[in-house]
Amino acid sequence: MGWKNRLANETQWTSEISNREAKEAVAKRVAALVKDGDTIGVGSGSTSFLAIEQIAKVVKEKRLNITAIPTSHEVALSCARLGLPTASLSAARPDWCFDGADEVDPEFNLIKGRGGAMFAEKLVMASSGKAYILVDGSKFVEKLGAKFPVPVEVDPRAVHLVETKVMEMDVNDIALRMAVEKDGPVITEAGNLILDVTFNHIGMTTEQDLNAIPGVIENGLFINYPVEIMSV
Ligand code: ABF
Repeated sequence: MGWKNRLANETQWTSEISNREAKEAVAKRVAALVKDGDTIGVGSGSTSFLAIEQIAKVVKEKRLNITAIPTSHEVALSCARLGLPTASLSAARPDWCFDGADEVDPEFNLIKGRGGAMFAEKLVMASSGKAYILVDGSKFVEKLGAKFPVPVEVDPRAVHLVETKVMEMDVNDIALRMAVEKDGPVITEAGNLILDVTFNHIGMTTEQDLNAIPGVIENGLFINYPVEIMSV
């Protein structure tokens, strides 16, 4: 995705956010947790975007000093627009982080990555002392994969190898993610492709099994992460 798309998305979010009332309520709850001096990992998606807006308000009202660690260029841009200072993960470690999700199962395992930023999202979550997942009620599923495929970020050189290996798993479909304009594949910030994999069954080892394939950079399964789900 290029900057044009990102800016277009952000403008779109301000007017067309689904379940906006619920997402805003969760955004306010997470903003109430912010303390002076916090370094906060900032997730992607519309719920995280609303949370950044609420956090910026609290920071301004209470004159707090915080540092945001963004999970994408788009998020960094939102932070800059709202006056929140940012640092990279290589320079600072988040005290805590927040992010959205596409699906949450009863054990709080997640599918993430509809925005294609799951690599950075996982790095930030794994580096944080505590992770809050902000969701509205539409995200809860009985079984992972009920509504969304699992995004798999792949080095372009390995796409055929990865497809072949993934086909040997219990899958129903694999699709190369295309840009909204359909004029080419989505390219991630790290220059990779995304395969959206629809599994017949997602198990406890599927996340590691995918990452063990040469050429897979990361995938959107978050199994057994110590997350706290924040919902209304
Ligand atoms: C990020 O944003 C992604 O991992 C997830 O795909 C998406 C959720 O977006 P939203 O909050 O707009 O539903 O968290």
